Amino acid sequence: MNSNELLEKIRECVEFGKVNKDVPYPPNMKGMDGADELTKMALEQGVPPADILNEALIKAMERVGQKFTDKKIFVPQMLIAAKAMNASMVHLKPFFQSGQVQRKGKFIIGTVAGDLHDIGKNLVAMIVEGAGWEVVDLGVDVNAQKFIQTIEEDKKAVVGLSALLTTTMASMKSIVGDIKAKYPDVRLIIGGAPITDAFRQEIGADGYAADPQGAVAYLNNIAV
Ligand code: B1M
Repeated sequence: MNSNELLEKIRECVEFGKVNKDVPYPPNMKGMDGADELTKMALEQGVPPADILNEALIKAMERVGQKFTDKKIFVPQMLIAAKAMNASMVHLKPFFQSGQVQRKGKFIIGTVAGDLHDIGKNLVAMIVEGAGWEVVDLGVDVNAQKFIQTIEEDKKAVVGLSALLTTTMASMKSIVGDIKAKYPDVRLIIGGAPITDAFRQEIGADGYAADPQGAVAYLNNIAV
């Protein structure tokens, strides 16, 4: 396979969730190499890691995010696509760490204090990572102090807050207030089932996204 064919195959594996040769999913790709083997092969053949990221992974995750927004696929397909992306990322991580591949920026994300829901937050983190951002995932039940400590390490980072409970919307409001009081220039994007753009305006956050693709669109707009 030449470089373009390999990139196309990796893209296909990530889009349709083919993690490696051993997994039987998706049925029409059973027994075939997956994102794991093909990424390794591509690197061995000298395909630049940045091309694998930009031409295969980011394109695949854009399609996945769009299909999810259009309700053509659902949470399980998105999770399996993210798993395939992670199988590829394992091989690319050393190149990111060495600085050979530039990321678009850093995105710090967490579910706000008092809230333990993390499925949506994890999806946002995965799709944003797939879109070429370095993601620092602080997990669930994250208070203002933890967000602020992490921002201190990179003041240009964009911060994402997720909340699933109407009760923790109050927590989101106070965290946004605390972060903005300390770092007025840090950009904050919020999301989660009960969150709306009207609520964003009310609490003074910078962006609101209804889904992971919306978060990527917001972030990519900043990166331009
Ligand atoms: Co909970 N829970 N839960 N729960 N839970 C809800 C949210 C609830 C709506 C169920 C109901 O009553 N119908 C309800 C909230 C009601 C309300 O506040 N109005 C509820 C409740 C009440 C509770 C408990 C209080 C129950 C109890 O103990 N009495 C408790 C609270 C615990 C706590 O957090 N302190 C609780 C606990 C749990 C479990 C632990 C059992 C489990 C969470 C497991 C986990 O996350 N690891 C759970 C679950 C699974 C749910 C439901 C069923 C599913 C949530 C989910 O994962 N959705 C939920 C009911 C429902 O939604 N049907 C419910 C799928 C996920 C992909 O969607 O998270 O919305 P979502 O994320 C979306 C978007 O919102 C967006 O992108 C994602 C993908 O499109 N998005 C962002 C999310 N974050 C974003 C950030 C962004 C941008 C977009 O930028 C930064």
